[in-house]
Amino acid sequence: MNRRAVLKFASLSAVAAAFDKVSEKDAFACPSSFSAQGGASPRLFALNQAGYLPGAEKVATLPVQHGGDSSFQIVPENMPAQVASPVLNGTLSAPILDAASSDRVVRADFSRLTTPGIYRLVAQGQRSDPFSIGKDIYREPLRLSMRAFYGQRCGCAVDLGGGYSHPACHLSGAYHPSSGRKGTVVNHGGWHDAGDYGRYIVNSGITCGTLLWAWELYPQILRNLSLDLPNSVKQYGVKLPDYLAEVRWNLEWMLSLQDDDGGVWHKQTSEQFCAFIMPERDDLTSYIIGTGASPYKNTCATADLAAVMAIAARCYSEYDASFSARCLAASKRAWSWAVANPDVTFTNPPGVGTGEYGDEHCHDEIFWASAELWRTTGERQYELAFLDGVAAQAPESAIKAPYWVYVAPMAYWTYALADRKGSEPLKERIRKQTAKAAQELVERRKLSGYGNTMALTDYIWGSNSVAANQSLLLLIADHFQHEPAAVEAALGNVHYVLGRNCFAVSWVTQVGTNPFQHPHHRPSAADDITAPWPGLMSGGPNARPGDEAAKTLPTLPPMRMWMDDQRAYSLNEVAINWNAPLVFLLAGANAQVS
Ligand code: G3I
Ligand code: 9MR
Ligand code: ZN
Repeated sequence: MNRRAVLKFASLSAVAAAFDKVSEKDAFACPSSFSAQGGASPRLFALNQAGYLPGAEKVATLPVQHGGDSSFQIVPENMPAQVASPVLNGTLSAPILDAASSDRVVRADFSRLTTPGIYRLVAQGQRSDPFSIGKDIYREPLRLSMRAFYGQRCGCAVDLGGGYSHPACHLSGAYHPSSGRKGTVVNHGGWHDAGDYGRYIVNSGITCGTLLWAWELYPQILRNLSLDLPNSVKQYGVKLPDYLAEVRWNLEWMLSLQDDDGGVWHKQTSEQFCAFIMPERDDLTSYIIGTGASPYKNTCATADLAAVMAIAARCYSEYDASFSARCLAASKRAWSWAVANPDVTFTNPPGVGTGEYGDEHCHDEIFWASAELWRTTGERQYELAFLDGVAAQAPESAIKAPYWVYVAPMAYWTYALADRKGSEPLKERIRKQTAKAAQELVERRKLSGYGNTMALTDYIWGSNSVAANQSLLLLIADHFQHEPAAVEAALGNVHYVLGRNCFAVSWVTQVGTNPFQHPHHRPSAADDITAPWPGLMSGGPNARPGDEAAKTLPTLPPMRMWMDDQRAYSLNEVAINWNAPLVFLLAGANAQVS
């Protein structure tokens, strides 16, 4: 059966199967479940390897076993296997077909176990790896995934401990001819974007916006998050909470890409990607790169900076009034440039082959900036601009999971979240549409054998961030109107990323009992430590991979289109805009029990 037929059959039978039992004869013969690519040992149980909050849903996914025993037990880890008496006895669900992986699976639901401890799942003659139940199980994943940004720092020495370190890198730069300027540049800082050492304004926009939103929504979790960073008084002249100190490292670099006229250049990278070397050994010139023609800056980058700096002005005002004012001034200058130059798009100029982050439409970035500036300043001009944007694209068609190309949802949500008197009917429309979009994800999740909220078409480049951004939507919906099913669905994507998937792999480095090992990440490959740098989330399965390594995969169902191979940048890279919604989601997960 060819792939298209597999997917069609799978999706049809998944709908049928999800609602009622798949009888053996109807069941679709599918590849062996849980056979991991890339050398990970085949694992039987797909469950959240970091564990579960005491009061949350707890469901593991197992392969169907012909004629197998349908019972399962949960046994405590602190007792020898031969005497461990189960703390819970359960029955595996009827088989269902998971459309995204074509796996026929059963579920072991042990949600009623709420006692903190360390346990194993026993079923089908096998035992799972140990997992925890407890209030603090997401604290270390949150710390590692946020501290990963410190590991991505450019322009300073980095030392995560454990040998994960490098001397300062990319300390000088130059204007590329495409920038419309000449000469050297004295700027440094920012985060390496991903597995490469490029720095990109557009990707910094959604990344910093998401991280600062997490700060605004979950202060009780993030204000005291300790990241063991260099002293912020020395770095910035003021004492900042670690979380804000880390984000400021990238904000400061973003500000250095703003021209005197308020416009913002697109990126700072070498002309081509460097080899797989440590960053301090990359001696390719780090160029500030523009469009190659007047006005050389572009609308999306400029509007993204306007939005982010308006948020930053809010977040830092309590700690550093002058930086907050600097951010607001930069935001307003960028806004003015963007509305005066609304259609300047970016594509790589000749001779430049690094990441493009090209986007043909910048109206959503301008829309986002208008809303953030209104939320920060209350000035009517920005609200009028926002309302113009609403007229162009109503919330009913715009509200879905955001990502670097599509930020309109951020505009709507910030307008509704603003502690300002705006249009109450519009705010209500936004809340209602968000609740509707959340409910669609909750319903879709019921069809997933692995409990994620993704559609078959969501398995794209960076698909794990699609799951994380769908969870961001679900948590925003819950913030508007508490909805336990939305929270469970949001956490369901954590379970998926941290082990409840067809590979039974944790897609965050050094988190879980079976974390992936070979990210497309230059420091992880080039250093002399086997284990990859910690806290980084893999882009995850990609139904249409774009690199030579991934193209060696046979055509498989979308969730199966992944391999733990450092060459496979279209499905196993790591990126700051993928870690950001993960941090948001883990902050939200910790907030459930704070
Ligand atoms: O949105 C469409 C979807 O509608 C369509 O069904 C699907 C079909 O595959 O494609 C989707 O667009 C994809 C887009 O990612 C989705 O985010 C494009 O095909 C795909 O080419 C695009 O890939 C981008 C990739 O660069 C190549 O340009 C990734 O988003 C982006 O995260 C990635 O970013 C790179 C930087 O350029 C360099 N640094 C590393 C970073 C991560 O790999
Ligand atoms: O390492 C690069 C990664 O960050 C990008 O996402 C990817 C797509 O733009 O390109 C990677 O660089 C590869 C280049 O595209 C082709 N030659 C091999 C490079 C390293 O894998
Ligand atoms: Zn660097």
